Amino acid sequence: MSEKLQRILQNFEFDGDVISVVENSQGNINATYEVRTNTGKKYLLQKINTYVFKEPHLVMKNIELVTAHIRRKLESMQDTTHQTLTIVPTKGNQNMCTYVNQDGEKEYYRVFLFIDHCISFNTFDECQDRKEQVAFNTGKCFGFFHQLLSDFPISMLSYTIPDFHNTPQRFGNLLASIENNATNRAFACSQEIVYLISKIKECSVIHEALGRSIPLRVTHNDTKLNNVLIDRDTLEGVAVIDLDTVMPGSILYDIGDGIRSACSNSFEDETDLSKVFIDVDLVKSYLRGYLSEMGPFLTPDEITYMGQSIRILTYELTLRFLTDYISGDIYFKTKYPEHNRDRYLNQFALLQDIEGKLAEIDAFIRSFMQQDFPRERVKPN
Ligand code: GN1
Ligand code: MG
Repeated sequence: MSEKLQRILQNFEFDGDVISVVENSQGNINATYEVRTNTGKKYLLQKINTYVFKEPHLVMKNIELVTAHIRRKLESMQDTTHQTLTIVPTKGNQNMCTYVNQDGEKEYYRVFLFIDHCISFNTFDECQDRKEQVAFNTGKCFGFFHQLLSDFPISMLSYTIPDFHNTPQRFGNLLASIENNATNRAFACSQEIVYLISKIKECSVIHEALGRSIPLRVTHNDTKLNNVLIDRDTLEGVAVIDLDTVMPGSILYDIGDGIRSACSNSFEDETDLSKVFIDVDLVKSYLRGYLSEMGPFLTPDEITYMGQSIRILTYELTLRFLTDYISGDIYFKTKYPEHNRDRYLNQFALLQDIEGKLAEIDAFIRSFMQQDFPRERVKPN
């Protein structure tokens, strides 16, 4: 372990002495390390990416508030299946520590308890013959998360990344990157750019209805499949993790992003595009799970735009990867020079596949809602 990591870890109160620190390279934003101690305890140490999160203390405040709320609710329900993140405070009882690096810049580190006995997946293919079950349980776990937070006082949350899912603004960022063309990469992307320009109006519908017919609720905003922990034995959803982007938003962003990421059944940087498509059976299982928790609480427009949300979030991520590619790979961590190119082409292929299947997905949502929730829906408290 480096001397720097040792000094950072010294700030935290662990059970036992640290015996190993191993980097986990999964996330696209923060640096994450798995820490073990000689008493067998496991923790996660994370360096908060301050290019992405400009105000780390607001991120931590949001997490503190939301996890306390979830924990209280789980206790009052005597729920022993679900868990939430637990922040390990510093010796000075702070929710993170700062470290001044050799360039005089502040770095921010935090520690969470490691949630044991769970697995997370990057694609449902990893679940083999149980993928329908895991798709249902994943949707259900995010639905339960929304339900637990439905009575959280939304005004207490900060917007840690303002306009995170603002589709027209993401589109504006793409146009600005093309204009700058910092890396001379824009021309080679013309075909996809033209297509994306032609779809911006249709893909702005959720943004335009947000705060009106689509209510602002407490949402996760980064519902990738690997952000839900699944019990190793029962395959039930245990915890929704990676709470950095919990903010007021639309549940449609969470549903769309969750299904985009989970039901495409391939990695986001898969370059064999024949493997990149949305699996409608998995979408149905995921939605059945989600709606089993949240079905009675949805507004008519949340139901109307649910299918569209899958397309819109895929459109948005195509914009984001493409913008980052053209800008010179500033935002997302990349593992090789053309990584963001592979990612945007992957999401672009997925977008086109989803567009061809939307009618079937919409028909499923309509008939499922009519059959299972024909009564008047209730407003969340
Ligand atoms: C980032 O950190 P990670 O990998 O969970 C990103 C998401 C993207 C995702 C795409 C704060 O999530 O919005 O959908 O990459 N998080 C942030 O893989 O920008
Ligand atoms: Mg994240």
